[in-house]
Amino acid sequence: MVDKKTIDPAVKEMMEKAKADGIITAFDRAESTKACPIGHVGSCCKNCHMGPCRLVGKTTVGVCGATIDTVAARNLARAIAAGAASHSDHGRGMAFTLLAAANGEAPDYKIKDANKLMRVAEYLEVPTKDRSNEEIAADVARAALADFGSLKGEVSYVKRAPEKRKELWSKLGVTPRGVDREVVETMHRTHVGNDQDAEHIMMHAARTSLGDGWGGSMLSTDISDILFGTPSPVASRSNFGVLAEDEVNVVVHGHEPTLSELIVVAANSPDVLDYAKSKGAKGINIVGICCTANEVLMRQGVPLLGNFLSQELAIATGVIEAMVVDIQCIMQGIVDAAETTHTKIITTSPKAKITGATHIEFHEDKALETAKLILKTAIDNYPNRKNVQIPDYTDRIIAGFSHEYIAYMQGGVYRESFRPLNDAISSGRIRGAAGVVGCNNPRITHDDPHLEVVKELIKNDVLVVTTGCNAIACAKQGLLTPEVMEYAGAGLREVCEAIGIPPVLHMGSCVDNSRILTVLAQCVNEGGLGEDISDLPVAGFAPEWMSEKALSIGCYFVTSGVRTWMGGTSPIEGSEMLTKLVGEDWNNVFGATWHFEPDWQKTVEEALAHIDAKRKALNLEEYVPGKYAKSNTYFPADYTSDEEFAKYSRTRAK
Ligand code: CUV
Ligand code: SF4
Repeated sequence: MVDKKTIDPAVKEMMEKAKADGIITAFDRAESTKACPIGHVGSCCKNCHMGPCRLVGKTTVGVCGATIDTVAARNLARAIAAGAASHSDHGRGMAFTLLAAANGEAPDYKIKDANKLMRVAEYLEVPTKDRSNEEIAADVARAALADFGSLKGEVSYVKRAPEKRKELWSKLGVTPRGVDREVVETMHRTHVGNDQDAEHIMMHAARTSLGDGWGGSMLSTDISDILFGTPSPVASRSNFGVLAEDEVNVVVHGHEPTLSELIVVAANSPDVLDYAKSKGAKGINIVGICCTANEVLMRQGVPLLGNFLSQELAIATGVIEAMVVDIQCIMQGIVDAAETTHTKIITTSPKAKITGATHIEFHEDKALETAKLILKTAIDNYPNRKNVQIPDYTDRIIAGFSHEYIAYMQGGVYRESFRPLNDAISSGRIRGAAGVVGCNNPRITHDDPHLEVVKELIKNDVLVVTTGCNAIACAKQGLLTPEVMEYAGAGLREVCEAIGIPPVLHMGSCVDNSRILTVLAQCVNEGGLGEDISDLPVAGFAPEWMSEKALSIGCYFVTSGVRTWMGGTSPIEGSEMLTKLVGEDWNNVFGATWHFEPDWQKTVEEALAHIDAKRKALNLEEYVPGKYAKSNTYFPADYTSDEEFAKYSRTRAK
């Protein structure tokens, strides 16, 4: 049991209201439902009906003879395959939407970013000369769809990786052929009686995860940008205070931008607004949870209500007319929570229904019509509110840092490059960079390691890029504003001020972790920091992960060359061999290792030592803390003290 459930005051306030109102949340269920200690560490196999076999105590093999190492590796590989499948199937959906838009079968969608379309066409070798955007887009969509189903060769975007990395993958035989093929092969290999060598199983898990990172996810990001625009900096707000007392509140939750983008459009249309007014509301307020929120924040500035663990508590406010969900990370518990209030849970994806929810199925050909129908349902619900309470906490944020924008801000349209960042790293102004990403998990104090890791990194001159629920945690506690500079190390601060960026960059949703891969490849290609991603002084973190998708991301970070730390307990603790394989031996295979470590402080210490070792190997200037301080006495403010942080953060009652 965790001593402290959350560090977010708004979440704490809502937990009390939920309790008073009889709403059960994941925080409660995490106490009443203990994790199975055998499965939790990867030691339970249920891959056939001779089992499940629990490999504990004197039982060292399953009925079939499978060892703990085989069992743990199969479990991890299957989780990675499920994660890769989820991201990639989302990406495939985006490709189908683009195809429908290009063919005129989805009249509410346009090609919003023609520049991006041209760039993607080039990657996918689609001819562009003398062709209309629609013709190009249709071929881009077809080429993307082919990448999901291809059986031979390699997924197209592998070519975006640095030369040396591509050679390594090819030598190891882990270059992904087609996204679907790798997922299917993982399922095949892990069926009873197949691949029973942990190391061999994990090589295929690596291949599968690379199909996600450099395949499904990267395609998803690119196609979303073509359809909805490549993000550039946008200001918005976050936390429960973004809910409006006198407007119809609609929460978009899940992962896809397709419907939510149109809900934003519909909410601004005069007929819908008039209808809202006719029911006594002043307007329509769209806010988001999880990665759908990140998608519409990055491009439309839609405010963030909260991350994964806020979904049931959001309902407890009593002011949400509709929670519109699509796919992934949606707790079935929201339906029960909604029973106690007037909130309507609306499922929209043909892939995801929830018993007891209202299903309004979404199809691209009638997108705006569906969005309006959903909003009308929400508006009709406005007069039914009772027992209302909105925690008065809100913070300002700047988001929208696509890899394109990061290149642009370093030199403008004609001279965009990664030179300034690479130089800043070489000179030791910036010590290194880190991607901090991933979920919440009620078995870990909500948002605490997320924020501590980020604060500690920027204090130590490490530039942070963030996505997913970490980005939302940062947003809610004031870490996504330029003012947070005060807490960054002097060198990092100087560079950020010169380029005009905050030290923590929100790069988007979980599929947008592919943007981080692109940035890493660009840093390598710019020159001066080695020849491979594994040469860079960088690190990956997922301090509060819980989903299979997070394991897929962790795996493709590592197999792309980024040493990565996942928080919480280890899903492979049961196998010493597997823990050593990914945590030590993989350094000689992929040039990076994968760690599961509950102590966030230890992860940051290890990561800083790792960054310094990489700097040394590259013969870069030695990093000296405070070297670039304007006065000798300058040290970043002590972020670790709660009082100091509270002084800065605006997340407090107004
Ligand atoms: Ni896909 S996967 S809880 S919303 S980051 Fe958030 Fe991001 Fe994990 Fe889900
Ligand atoms: Fe047990 Fe082997 Fe069947 Fe797994 S595959 S449940 S270890 S018999």
